[in-house]
Amino acid sequence: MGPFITFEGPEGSGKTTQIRLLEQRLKADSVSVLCTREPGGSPIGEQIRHVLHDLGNQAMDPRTEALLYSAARAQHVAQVILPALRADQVVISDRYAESTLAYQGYGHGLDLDTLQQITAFATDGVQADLVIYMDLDVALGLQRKRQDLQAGRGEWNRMDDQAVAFHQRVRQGYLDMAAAEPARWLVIDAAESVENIHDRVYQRIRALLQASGESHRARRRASQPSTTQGEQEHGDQVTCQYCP
Ligand code: ATM
Repeated sequence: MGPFITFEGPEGSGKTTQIRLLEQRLKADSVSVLCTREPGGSPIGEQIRHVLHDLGNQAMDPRTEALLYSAARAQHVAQVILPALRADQVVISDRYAESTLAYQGYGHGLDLDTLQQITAFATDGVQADLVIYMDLDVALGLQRKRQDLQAGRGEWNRMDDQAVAFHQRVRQGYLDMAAAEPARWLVIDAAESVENIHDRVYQRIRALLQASGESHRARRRASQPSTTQGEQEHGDQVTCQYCP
């Protein structure tokens, strides 16, 4: 299974730029990469995205919201993420399950344990190996998003329309989740330069790929007991995309 990496963070934190840079760099290293996003990522998920972000849907209850994001995710996992991971691709998603915990849980105040159960059902237990959180002051993020819109980039959606206090709870939620699982999260100060952030992210991914390659080789050795060590190593060099 390829490692699964997700990017989280507010609007204007530079997630999209970092994902694009990472994709280019990994492809230059001959790593097979699939980039995707939530909500959406599949034809059915993109239809659900439209309902979720429609500024006309102001009456949407937070529970409806949580279930729709989770429904889109279930389709995304089944149709896009799992097949790519099984094909040993590195999957990079712009947002995933932690968005539901942050926005619907910490933001709207829905019960976190219930959301975790819904998420486990929707994803069939598929978790990100690494969550990269681009941390940014809320007011600065919203200001950057407005500037992008004036420059004709991005969309202003129903979630952006939430009060500043909502976005502050979301930010604190992300920081709490990161502090609770430091080995699975990388917190980045999104105010740093694009180049510095990219270097930090890339170094961390290389370490993850190396670890994945080692466990991949161990699994191959276990499943090919009759082959000699040298032949396995040679075979891995030919077929394993994670080999350094
Ligand atoms: P972007 O595609 O622009 O990142 O917008 C996605 C929005 O959906 C984002 N809102 N803001 N502001 C976060 C929100 N969202 C959730 O509230 N829950 C989720 O589970 C997901 C995947 C996204």
